[in-house]
Amino acid sequence: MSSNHPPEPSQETTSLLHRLAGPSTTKAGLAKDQTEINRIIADASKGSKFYENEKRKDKDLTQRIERILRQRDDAVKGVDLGKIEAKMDHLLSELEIERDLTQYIVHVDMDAFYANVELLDNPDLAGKAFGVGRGVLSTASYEARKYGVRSGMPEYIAKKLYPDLVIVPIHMSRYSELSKTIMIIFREYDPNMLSASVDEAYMNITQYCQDHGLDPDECVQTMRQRVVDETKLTVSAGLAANKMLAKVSSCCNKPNGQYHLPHDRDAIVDFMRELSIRKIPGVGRVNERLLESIGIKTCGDIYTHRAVLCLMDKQFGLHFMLRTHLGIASNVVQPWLREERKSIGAETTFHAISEKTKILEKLEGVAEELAADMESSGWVGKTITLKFKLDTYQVFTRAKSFDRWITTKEELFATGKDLLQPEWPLRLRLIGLRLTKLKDMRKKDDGQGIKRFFESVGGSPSKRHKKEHHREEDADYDDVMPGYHEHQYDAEHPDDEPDIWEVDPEYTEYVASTSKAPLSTGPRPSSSARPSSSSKPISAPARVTVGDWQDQISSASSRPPASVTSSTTAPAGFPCPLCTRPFADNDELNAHVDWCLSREAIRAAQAGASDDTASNRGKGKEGTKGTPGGDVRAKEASNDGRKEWWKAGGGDRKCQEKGKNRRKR
Ligand code: TTP
Ligand code: MG
Repeated sequence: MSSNHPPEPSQETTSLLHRLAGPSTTKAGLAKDQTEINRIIADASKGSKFYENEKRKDKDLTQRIERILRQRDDAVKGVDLGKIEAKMDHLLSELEIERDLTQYIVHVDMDAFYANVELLDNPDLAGKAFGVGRGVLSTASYEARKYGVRSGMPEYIAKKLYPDLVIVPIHMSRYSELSKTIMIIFREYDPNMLSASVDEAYMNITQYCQDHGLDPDECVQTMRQRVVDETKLTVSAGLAANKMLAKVSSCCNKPNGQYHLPHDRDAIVDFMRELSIRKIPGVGRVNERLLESIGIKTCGDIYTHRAVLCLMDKQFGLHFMLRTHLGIASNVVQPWLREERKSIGAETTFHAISEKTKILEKLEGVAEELAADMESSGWVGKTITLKFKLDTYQVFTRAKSFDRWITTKEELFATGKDLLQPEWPLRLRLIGLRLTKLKDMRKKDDGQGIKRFFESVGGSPSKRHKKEHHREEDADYDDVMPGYHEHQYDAEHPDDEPDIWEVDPEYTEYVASTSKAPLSTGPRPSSSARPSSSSKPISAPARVTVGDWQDQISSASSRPPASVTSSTTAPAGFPCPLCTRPFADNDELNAHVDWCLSREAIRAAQAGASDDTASNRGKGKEGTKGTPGGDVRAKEASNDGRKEWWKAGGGDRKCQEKGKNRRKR
């Protein structure tokens, strides 16, 4: 795309094709030239509501790009760009101070994970092009990828690409079992290992190498071999100075390979120069297009356009971009922390309905599910957001903030109903509720945590929640996100949806009516992207989801729908790291893990509450660490570790503080 002119209509078509190609276009093993594949995909989706919605979003994005280019043209008018470039050069040299080349960070990612597990259990699949899933593919063998078949792709499109494609059903318990095995291996190399998804993890192996007198490359080699020995599955790895580089590197020699990006400043900058911006965790289809519009296709281009980025910091996030150009990011590997949670929600997907009573029934179910989860996991909040998706795939949100803590199903339902009131008539295929401005009721150190709560109540928590919560003061909930990453819901930019590949509704209806089993849903949120929401099997019960819906929401009004996004389709096969129960997707897993965790916390709290001295309280807290619940933080990370870790290179001071003792400058 030209950096100087608004996009032409023909480019709009190209961008639509690109958009329709789905989120997994950067997967390893795909053919280099995707043009023909994209054409087949577009033809196959044509005429569906999904296609129309993608077309509309593409058009919206094109208009947004036009606005951005106008802003850029205004911003550069009469400005001495050379001066700004010099300022940027100075800033870049300052950022260099952040570069830490002392740590050896590894990102490991199993090769075609579900597919290779299937192959293990059915050797007849060897050498065949096959996909795993039902309705939507969870993944595809490398043989199938050559034809463009990949994760998140509806089966009917995959078959258009390769009619002889073999489709294998998913076996989640097997993936869970093997995921557990590999994570145990990885944890040996770094007890603080960050399990980023069912098949990938980050480790800092610096200490391990020192303790065992190992060269890092050798260490990674041995680790990968151990995975093969214990599971007969292969894993690829990236070894680099920080998490972003390690993640990018792990794809370099996929499958069954490893790549060490040298711990050398010049080598890193050279590597980044040619690297497509799309490879950067957090840059999906939307950001890719936005960046391309100002001439940034590679990380090297960031330097060329540094002056424009400076002038358009708000739109593009200058520091993030400059760090990316330099290959600087966080090297802190640690499990996800509970306090990082921003929201808790529930939503349900169903065949499109328009009867008000039926829609309200769905809403009530969602409110019930969410309230139950809030109680079991110990969260209350002050802002309720209603989300609904029309049968045209457009998604809207409406929100209302309160000056009290929301705790009950009744409050959730009533607010949802109020927010829906001005919107009738509606024909919906999804409804959801989300609570933000959270307060962690399990936080023990402020005297208001769940333990204290139980102590003071001594009875059923549900009866007293509201009263307790009302005593709380406002906390500081500043959001440190750069406001740039498209996985984060952004009401101002409705098309910045997480990368997803929605299924043609006609197709989902077909599958639902011909199959008893739930649809295998689509793309797993990438390890780098925080999962937001997740579509569920048709008519599935509401599920509690955890994500990062935008907090900055005011009460519902008659203003036109501002917030349009799409729901993600969900993967299959995420094991609970506590009880190993498999879940169909991350959101379900998140909800369950919380429940699992809170079981422990509640047990501990109740046990502690029966002891009446302050010292006993202290003991209880310590004791929790040793219990299964005590290991909870590390375990909890296994599903939420995919939080926006890359931002730690910039704004996540908390993480950096915590990791400081591991760095040797
Ligand atoms: P990935 O690691 O992204 O993919 P992969 O392991 O199949 O292939 P490779 O890493 O070699 O490129 O995802 C791990 C598993 O997660 C995958 O096997 C199936 C599941 N998954 C989904 O269910 N939906 C998705 O959209 C993606 C990307 C993965
Ligand atoms: Mg993988």
